[in-house]
Amino acid sequence: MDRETRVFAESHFRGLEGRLPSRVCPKLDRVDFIEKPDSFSYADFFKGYLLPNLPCVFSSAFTEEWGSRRLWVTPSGKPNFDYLLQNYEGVFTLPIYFSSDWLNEYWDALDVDDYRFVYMGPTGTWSPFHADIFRSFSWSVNICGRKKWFFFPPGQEDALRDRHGGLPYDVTSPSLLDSRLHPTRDGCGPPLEVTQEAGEMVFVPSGWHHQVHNLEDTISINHNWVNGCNLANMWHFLQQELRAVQQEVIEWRDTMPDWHHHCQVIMKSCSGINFEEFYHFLKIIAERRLLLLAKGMSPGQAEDGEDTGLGPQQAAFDIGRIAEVLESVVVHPDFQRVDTSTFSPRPEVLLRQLKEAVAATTSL
Ligand SMILES: O=C(O)CCC(=O)C(=O)O
Repeated sequence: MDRETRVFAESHFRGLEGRLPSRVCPKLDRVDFIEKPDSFSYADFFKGYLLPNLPCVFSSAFTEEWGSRRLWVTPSGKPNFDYLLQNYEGVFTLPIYFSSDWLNEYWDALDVDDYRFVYMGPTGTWSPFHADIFRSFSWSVNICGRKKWFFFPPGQEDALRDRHGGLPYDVTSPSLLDSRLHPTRDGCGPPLEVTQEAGEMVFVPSGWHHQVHNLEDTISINHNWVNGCNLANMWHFLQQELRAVQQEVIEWRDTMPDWHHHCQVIMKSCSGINFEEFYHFLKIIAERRLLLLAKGMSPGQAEDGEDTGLGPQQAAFDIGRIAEVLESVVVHPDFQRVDTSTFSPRPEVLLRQLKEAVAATTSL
């Protein structure tokens, strides 16, 4: 990241004045298609799509060199199952645009999990209407096959709810036209539609509900990811998740002594993360960025990582975003109920370190 992009990003977040990044979205009538890798920089993507949280599609030229596009596909463009049964390797190169990926950085540091997927879907199958876990971003490349995407900007999904408040499973179902079942349906505009061809790469912004149909036998490589641009959305999502758990088990609140702790346990088993782990996630990323700045290194050069080349400006931006979200975490009543006595550093100490770093990096 260059300095100008960082200044631009910081002023973008100041302009939001605490509003959720995913809820500030201009009206779109089409999804941009990015044709040429040579003339499209990380800063172009960051300022044009990541920060304003808008979808886009990258042409197949961006993935031309990927081994999977040759090895996983037969000459007629079908999945090469004979090859895949023998070999199953990660033959792709992470595009620079998606390299600020804290979710996978965190899980890689713990060495227990990740949010990288390969989907295989025969013609006619589809993924139901949903927004991605944690309000993460996702990217998706068709190694072979074609998909049709239906996108709804954040908030539009509310108009699609049925009279019980439930979200539809299938937004193409004729039952959505029944105003007795979906009384607010008219308040939702048409979806943005994208047909993704083999080799093309779709960027799914944070909190955008979508439904995806396999028009042909398709293999795709997908990642979910979170970074400074959608961290506040993730924190908002986790607060909603906790409230939903609390609502489910409210009848035991007054009789169960450690009810709040149990809510966190349930939340972790349902969502994969609770408030304690969210703090741990922030801490791991924050400490890596503080270390990098202290050493004057770029994020990607940290001990074990590949060089993402995003540099100290990105690290400074990341620290600012973590500080802002952590400030909200430490005052949350349910976080204050978490036993942080064994946390190292204590959340308030980490917040102070981050604020000091933010002040020190203003002139970077
Ligand atoms: O390709 C699919 O079927 C689902 C992909 C998806 O939902 C995503 O990448 O966010």
